[in-house]
Amino acid sequence: MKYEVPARVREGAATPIHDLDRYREHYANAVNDPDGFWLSETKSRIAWKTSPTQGLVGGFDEVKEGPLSWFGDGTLNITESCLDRHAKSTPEKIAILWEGDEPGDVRTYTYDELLAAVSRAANALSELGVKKGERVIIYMGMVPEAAIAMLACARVGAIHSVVFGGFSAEALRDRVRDCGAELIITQDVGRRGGRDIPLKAVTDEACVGASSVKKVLVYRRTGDEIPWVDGRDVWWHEALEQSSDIHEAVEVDAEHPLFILYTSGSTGRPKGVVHTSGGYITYASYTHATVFDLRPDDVYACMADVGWITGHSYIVYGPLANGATTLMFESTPLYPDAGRYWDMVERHKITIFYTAPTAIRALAAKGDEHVTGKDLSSLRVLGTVGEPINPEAWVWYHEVVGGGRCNIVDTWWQTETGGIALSPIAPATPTKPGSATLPMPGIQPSLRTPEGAIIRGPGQGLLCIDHPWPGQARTVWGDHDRFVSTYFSHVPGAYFTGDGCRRDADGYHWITGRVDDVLNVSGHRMGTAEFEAALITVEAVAEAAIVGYPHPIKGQGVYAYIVSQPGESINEASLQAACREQIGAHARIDSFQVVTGLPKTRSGKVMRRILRKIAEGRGDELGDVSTLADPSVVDAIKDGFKV
Ligand code: 7RM
Repeated sequence: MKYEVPARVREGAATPIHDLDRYREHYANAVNDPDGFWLSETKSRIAWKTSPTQGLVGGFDEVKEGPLSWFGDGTLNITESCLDRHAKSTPEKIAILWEGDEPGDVRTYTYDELLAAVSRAANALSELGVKKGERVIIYMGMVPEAAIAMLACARVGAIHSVVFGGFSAEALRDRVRDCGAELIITQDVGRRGGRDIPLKAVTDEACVGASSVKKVLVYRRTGDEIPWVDGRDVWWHEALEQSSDIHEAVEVDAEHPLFILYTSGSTGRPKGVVHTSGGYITYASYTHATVFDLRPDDVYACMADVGWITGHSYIVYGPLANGATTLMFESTPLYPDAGRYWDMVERHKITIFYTAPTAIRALAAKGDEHVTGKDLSSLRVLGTVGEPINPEAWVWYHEVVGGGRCNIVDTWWQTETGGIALSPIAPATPTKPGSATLPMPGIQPSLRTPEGAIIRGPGQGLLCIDHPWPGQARTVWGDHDRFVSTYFSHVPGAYFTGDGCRRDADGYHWITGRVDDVLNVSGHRMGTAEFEAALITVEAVAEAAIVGYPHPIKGQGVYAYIVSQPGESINEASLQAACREQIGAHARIDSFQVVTGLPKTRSGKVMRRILRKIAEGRGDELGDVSTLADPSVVDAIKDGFKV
């Protein structure tokens, strides 16, 4: 089933890619002359201090020797692209439109006001001793000050690392230590779905044993009483009040790191993915303008959290670089009821709306009546991101939310890609429910066999990307070898995404999910090894193995196989508490089973393939288990399976 682009999405397009012929033209240009293509994009989009003459230097074949670079001889400060020039040309335009936890609690920052606030914050950071290249952890909820903090770091050339406000003190401490942050920016208390999140208290706990931290800057959100460490803690409002609203942006090289974002992989230790300044901002700006076909009067709303890459690229950096009005939302789709999103669309006349499949499924399950009473006629483009979307949810989004008048952009990308890599382009690409369709110009995907051979035409395999693009991650913080071995050792000369993918006869891409030990639960990326490391800290647990299984709302659920210590019994609360304390509130086990042993090879490797099949309820399709050290454990696990 193919959906043509509705006329009102096609007409009046702002992107030059307004039909498929134009797409093919741009795509071919980017393949034939990547340097020319991206140099021209960056010069027209980004305010450089020294305009670059170089495009790509280095490549996937040489990534072992060191990070590749884009626009390497250019210098800039990305906040001048996001703020100063818009403050000059459209000072009164709303840059950040914030809606708080309580419906109708709205605050706005015009571009003029945002530049002033970021300048004050940048001066405050300098006053606190933050210098170019130093790391700053941002541990906040969805308040405008989180974006202001990110931009203020960028303004002084500091490297921010935003840690999602759901992470625990342990997880926060690990990240502080890994990057050696001297400053943490947090807030007193977060608000979400009518609940309090004790961000400052968790920060205090994380600082115990994180000796690099010298200062904690605290934004006052709720005014609740909080613990205070004299000499270390500083109020955000006091620091900003004392600072000038004029700040000269610090000039940095194109490849100067803009931020580190920790993301889960197949080991227990999250990786600090490093993004740089010039290439990242170019790619975020290009993809945001092109995929959504951003128009001057759009009200653009992305429901992600700034703690994830989607919040970085498509709430803060892409939209602000493009001079857009970007909505920041503090609450959840279900608070106070399942009509919250659509209530906001009606009140703010949102034209572009971007959310995750898990939210769409949860809302569809609550019934159409939460949607149909609202005036959603402002909507033109609907986006999804974070996980595969099932065709039923896609059709519900298209018909019930979009009224058949919008195009849906199913955007596939990763923390590592920096921006959207596979996606429809709103005015140009006919869509198929569940397909991320075609590669963005500059992205050269390939499907591979496990041996790395290229699969041509329709087929299914491992998704790789064969040529560098400006927005890609350059390295893993402090561990370039890990960057090389994680992404460039499976298929020599290509970036391995960790996803499986099918390509149909139209060249459309259908992501089949992760092929490694990474879970995607409600669009949150988590490693099975992180869960396992948390679970074995529980005294009664001898061994633990985690797999994902299909979940109707969350996409994937977390299934835990637990082997207890001899004579011990397992209680669920202790398992949940361990995950919550070591990872965070978003890390919950959906189902667990106590087993007598795990299926292992003779060399002691747990065979997850078998555990996955059983958790999926397909225990009778296991195939050959003869390589197991003890095949009888499999029958015992199958007998105990209860979902
Ligand atoms: C943006 C983000 C990345 C993983 C990725 C995929 C999955 C993301 C889609 C998707 C199917 C999509 N970054 N994923 N988008 N799967 N269709 N449109 O989510 O680093 O947190 O996760 O998410 O498996 O590898 S992430």
